[in-house]
Amino acid sequence: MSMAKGLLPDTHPQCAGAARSTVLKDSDVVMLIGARLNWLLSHGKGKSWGEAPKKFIQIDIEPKEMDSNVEIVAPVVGDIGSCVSALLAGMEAKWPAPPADWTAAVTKKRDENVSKMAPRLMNNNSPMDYHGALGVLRTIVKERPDAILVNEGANTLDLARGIIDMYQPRKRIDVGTWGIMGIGMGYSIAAAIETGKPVLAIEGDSAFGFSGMEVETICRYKLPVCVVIFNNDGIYRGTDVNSVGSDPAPTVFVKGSRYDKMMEAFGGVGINATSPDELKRAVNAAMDSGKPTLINAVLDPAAGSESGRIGNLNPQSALRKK
Ligand SMILES: Cc1ncc(C[n+]2csc(CCOP(=O)(O)OP(=O)(O)O)c2C)c(N)n1
Ligand SMILES: [Mg+2]
Repeated sequence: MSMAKGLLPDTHPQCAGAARSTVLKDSDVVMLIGARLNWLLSHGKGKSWGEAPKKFIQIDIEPKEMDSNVEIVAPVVGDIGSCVSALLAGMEAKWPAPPADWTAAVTKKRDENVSKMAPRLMNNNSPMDYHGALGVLRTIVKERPDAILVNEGANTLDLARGIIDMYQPRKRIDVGTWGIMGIGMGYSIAAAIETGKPVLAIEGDSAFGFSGMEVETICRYKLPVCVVIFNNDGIYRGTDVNSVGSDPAPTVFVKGSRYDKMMEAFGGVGINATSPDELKRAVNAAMDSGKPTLINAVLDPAAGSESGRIGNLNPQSALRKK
């Protein structure tokens, strides 16, 4: 799950993050640790869990979580540390290795997915698309595995979560289970103060707007926070048009906004980056200097899509359907 990324490095041979859909679909036994069968895991049923019958084992501190959506064949109620220690003690050294054909199938899928993605992450398009911008940030995080990564937005969150590998535990903090926009600046400030490490905050422009004024706090305390705003002129996309009037669509913002000027207003470093190369230079400089920095990353307004393509859930007019 999102904030657990790095507990097992994404590059570890046994990490199946990049083959997520395959393992959800084809697994026969699933053990949930620190994860609940809520909407983030499609409530444990439906297409993403495939046809293969599953047995769920769940470790959770809250007994009411057991069987809340599907049957949990082995509920283990308690805190993760003591439950996992007890299970390990019970397994001793006698536990057989998983079947090699299964682990090989997972590895194959993972490698295929990673190599399919690779060329997209190397594009140097200007204006940027999500993959070009995230390809750069992915390398920067790889080179600084102990930096804190903060992440919020829609496309900006979903794509960054998938693309940016994590290497150490507790380095990634994001919107969490309820997807709450507005947490990024507060998290960044707290993380910088608590850890003393540089913080990279990857923010959708809408997400940033919820508490963007905190850039003043970042400057006041001279915190080592580099905010990168994925500025696509709006929520999901900046190209939407209002279907009922002449006002702008509710999902679009002022075109070509310069969020970097906000940072300059408080004495921080503001940079307008229009290509992956510019973005790379600016973020590297910020992470090395530790100076409060905000980079306005100019993204193609047409690059994103509606989050989860949820438009099909909108209420339909019964009259129109006839
Ligand atoms: C407090 C709160 N209000 C509203 C939402 C609904 N919401 C989900 S994502 C999002 C913003 C997405 O736009 P942006 O951050 O610009 O990301 P993009 O997809 O454009 O990269 C909003 C408003 C939410 N999740 N939380
Ligand atoms: Mg946006």
